[in-house]
Amino acid sequence: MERYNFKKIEDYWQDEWDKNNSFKSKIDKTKKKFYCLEMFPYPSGKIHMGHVRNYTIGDVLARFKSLQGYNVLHPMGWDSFGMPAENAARQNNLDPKTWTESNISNMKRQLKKLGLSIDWGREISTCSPEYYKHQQKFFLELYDKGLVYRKEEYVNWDPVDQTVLANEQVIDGKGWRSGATVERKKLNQWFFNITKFSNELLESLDSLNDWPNKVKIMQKNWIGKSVGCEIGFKIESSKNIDEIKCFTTRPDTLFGMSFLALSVDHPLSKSYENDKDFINFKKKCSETGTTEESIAVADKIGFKTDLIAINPLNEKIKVPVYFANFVLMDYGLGAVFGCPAHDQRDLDFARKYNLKVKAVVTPNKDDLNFEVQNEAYTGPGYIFNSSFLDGLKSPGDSIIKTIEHLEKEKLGVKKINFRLKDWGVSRQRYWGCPIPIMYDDNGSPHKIPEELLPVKLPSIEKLEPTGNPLDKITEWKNITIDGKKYTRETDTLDTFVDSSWYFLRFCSPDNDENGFNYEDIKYWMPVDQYIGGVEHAILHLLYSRFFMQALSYQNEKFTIKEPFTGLFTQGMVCHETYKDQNNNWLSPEQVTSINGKKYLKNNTSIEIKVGSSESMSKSKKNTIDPENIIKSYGADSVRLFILSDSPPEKDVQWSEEGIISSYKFIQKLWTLHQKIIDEIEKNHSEDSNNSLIKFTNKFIKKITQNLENFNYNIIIANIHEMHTHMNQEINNKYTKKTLIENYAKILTLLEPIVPHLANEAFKEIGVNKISWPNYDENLIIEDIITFVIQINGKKRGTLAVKMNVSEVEILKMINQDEILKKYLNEKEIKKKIFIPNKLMNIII
Ligand code: ANZ
Repeated sequence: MERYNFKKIEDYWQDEWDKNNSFKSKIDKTKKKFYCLEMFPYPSGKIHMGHVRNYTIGDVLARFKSLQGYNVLHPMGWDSFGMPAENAARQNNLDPKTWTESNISNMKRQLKKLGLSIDWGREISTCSPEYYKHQQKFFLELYDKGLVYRKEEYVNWDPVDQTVLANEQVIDGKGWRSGATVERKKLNQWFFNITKFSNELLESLDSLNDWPNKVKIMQKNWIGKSVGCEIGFKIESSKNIDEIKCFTTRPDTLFGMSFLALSVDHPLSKSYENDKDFINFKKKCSETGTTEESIAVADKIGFKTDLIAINPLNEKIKVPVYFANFVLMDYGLGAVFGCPAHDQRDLDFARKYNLKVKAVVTPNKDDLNFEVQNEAYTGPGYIFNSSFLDGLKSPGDSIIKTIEHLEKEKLGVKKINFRLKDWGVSRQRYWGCPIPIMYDDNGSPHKIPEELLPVKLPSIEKLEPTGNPLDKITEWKNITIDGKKYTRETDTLDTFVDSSWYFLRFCSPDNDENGFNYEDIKYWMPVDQYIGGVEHAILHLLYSRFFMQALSYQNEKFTIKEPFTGLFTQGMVCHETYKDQNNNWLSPEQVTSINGKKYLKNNTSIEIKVGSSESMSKSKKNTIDPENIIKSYGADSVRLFILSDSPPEKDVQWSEEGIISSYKFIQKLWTLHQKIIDEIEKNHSEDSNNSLIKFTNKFIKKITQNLENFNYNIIIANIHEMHTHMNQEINNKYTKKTLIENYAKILTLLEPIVPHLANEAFKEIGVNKISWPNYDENLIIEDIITFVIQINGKKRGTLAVKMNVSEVEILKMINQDEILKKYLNEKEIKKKIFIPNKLMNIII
C-alpha cells in the first residue's frame, strides 16, 4: 500500500485553497448566513498550541456549516497594539511597527499550515491606520453622545521609570522592571461611561441562551448589583458637617455599629488636608495598590477624627469616625458604618483599635448569648440585641423592616448600587490608538476635526527607557488649526477598545468612509458562534457588549444589542512539567523518556523530576511548538489529536504518544481509502446486502449530532469506529455506484476534521464534493431488537425480536420460551402492559 504523503498533499490543498479564494464570503441573501469567529490573536511572533486548539475548533464548525449550505463568514485578524511590542522594541532596538508586522507575517504563514478555512480577504490589523481611523471616529461619536468623559483617577505610578503601570505590572507592590515601590498617583484620564448601561448589561444576559452559564455568572458578579440603602448619620456638635451618608446592604445590623469609616478621598478629608498626621496616613494608604484585591488583603489601618456619629435607630449609641484604608471612594458613597461582629474587615479594624464588638445576628434563635471572637459571623440567622428588630430573620425580613422604618422616619432611602466602574481607557503608552483630542491654551479638550483623522502614530526610531514617548515628540504633539495652537492628547487607548468592535469591521473590511456598512452588519451580525478562552469571560466580552449599547444609543439604525449569539469557551492545552536536580525547568525537547517510566536529560544519565501537567506556558517551559509538530506529523494529525483527547471545553493533555497515534491513524485511514478504491474498481454487478447503507446513515446521524453539540472528542471516537467497521464492510460486495455514493458521504463527514485527507480522497475517487448528507431514520432502526419481559413488574428475561412485533406475537413467544413459560405457570393474566419495541409487563 502507498503511504500517505502528508507533506505533498497538505501543501497542494493549501495552495489550491489560496489560489481559488475558496473561503471567500459575500452577502448572499438566498442563503442563511453563519458568522463563525474565534478570538483574534495578539501577534506575539509564533502561534502556540492554544491558538491551534481555538482555531481548529472554529474551523471544524465553519467547514461543517458551510457543507450544510450556510453562507459562512470566517475571518481572521490581528489584535496588534499593546505593550509586548513596546517592550520587545526597547529590548531589540527597533520600532514596534516593524516588530509587529514581521510577527504577523510569520503567524499568518503558520496559521495557513493548519489548513484553516479563513477568508483572508477580510484580514484586519488593529494597529493599521485604516482600522484605527474608524475607532477614533467612534471615540468622537461616543464623546458627542456624552458617553466619554475625563476625570482624575488614581494610577499605579513607577517613580523611577516615570510611567504608569498596569495592575499586572505591579508585583508585590513594586514596579516589574525598576523594582521601585509603586505609588498611587492621580492623573487626568479618559473614561467610557459603561455604568450608564449597568442594568441593560445585566438583564440582557438572560437572553443569551447559548452562552455558558459560568460566563454569565462571572459577568453578573462583575456588574455586581447590590440592593441596600443609604443612611444619614447625624454628627454630634461639629461646625463643618452635620451628616455623613453611608451605603449599606446590611441595615439590619445597625444596632451592632461601633464606628463609621470614610475613604481618605471622601470630601470630608478636605478639612484635614493641612493635618500632618493625616498627610502621613494618606501617604501610607497610597502604598497599597489601587485594586480592590490589594486593598482587601492589606493591613487595616485608620486615622481617628474628632467627629462622633449617632446611630439613627438609637440616639444613645454614639461612635467615633475614622478614615480607613479599606473604604473605597468609588463605591457607594465612600463611607461605611462598621459592624465588626458581622463583617470581617470591620472586625479586623475593631480589634486593632479596641472598638466594641456587639453581635446582633445569632445563628440559632435560642442562643441569645452568641458572641463573635476572631471570625465575623456573616451567615444567616435571627436578629437579637436590636430592640424592635429582635426575632426577625436575617437577611430577609429584618432588612425590609429596617429600610421601611428608615424611609418612614426620613433617615434613609432604598438604593441599588452596581459594583461595575466606568471603563478607564487612557494608557500612557506609545503603541496604541491615539486619542483624537487636542487641548487649547486653557487645557480644555477639543475634538480633532474629522477631516484630520486618522491621527496617525508618529514613527519612532528608538524608544526611550522611561516615560511616554509621545510626550516628547513635540513636532507631532503641537498642532495649529485655523491659526490656533493646540497640543494633542498623548495618551493612547486601552487595547480592549480595539477588540470591542473588530467583529463589525470584518463585515465591511474595505469601507474607507465608515467602520462598517449598515447593510453588511444587518446581514452578518450578530456573530453566531464566538469561540475563545474563558480568560476573556469578563472584560473583553463585557466591553464588546457595552460597545453595542453605546453605538445603538441615540441611533435607531444600529439595532445590535448583543454581539455574540453563541459563545463557546475552550479549555487549555496542558503538558507535563520537567525539572532537573537543581529545580530548573526543562522543556520537553530536553528530556528523553525511557519507556514512559523514567525520564532522563537528553544524552545523559541525569534523572528528571516529572511534575504535574499544567497549561502550557513559557515560564514553565512546557510548551510544544506547533510548527515543528505540523512539520513532523502534518496538520490533519494535529487537528485530529487536539480534538480527540477531551471535550473541547475541558483541558487537553498534550503527549508525544498522542500525536504519534493520531499520525498512525491518518495512515490507517489512507490504507482504508486505498482498499475502498480497489473495491470500487472491482465493479461488482450487484449489492450483496444493505449493511453499508445502514452504517452510513448511522454514521451521518452520529457525526451531525455530535458536531451540533460540540462533542468533538466523541466524533474522533466515531471515526475510529467507522474505520473498524469499513474494514469489514469492504468484504461484502457492492456495486461501484453504491460504494462511491456511501464513501462520498463518509468523506464529507470527515472533511471538517481532516480537510486535506478528505479532499485528496475525493479527488482520487473522481467525484466532486457533495453537500452535507441527510440520514434516513428508517434505515437507522435496528432490525432485531431486545425486548424486555417483566412479570409482576420484575424483569424475568429478554427476547430477540423483529421490529414492530405485536403483543399477540410476544405472548406466543413467551409461551414457547422454556424459562419465561415457568413464571406464568398457567396462572390467570390480570393485566398486560405493552410498550412497542421495548417491553411487556404481565400482571398475574
Ligand atoms: C454595614 C455592614 C454591616 C455591611 C455588615 C456589611 C456587613 P456589596 O454587597 O459588595 O455591595 N461598603 C459600602 N461602601 C463601601 C466602600 N466605599 N468601600 C468599602 N466598603 C463599602 O457590599 C456592600 C457593603 O460593603 C456595605 O454594607 C458596606 O458595609 C460596604 F455586617 O454596611 B456594609
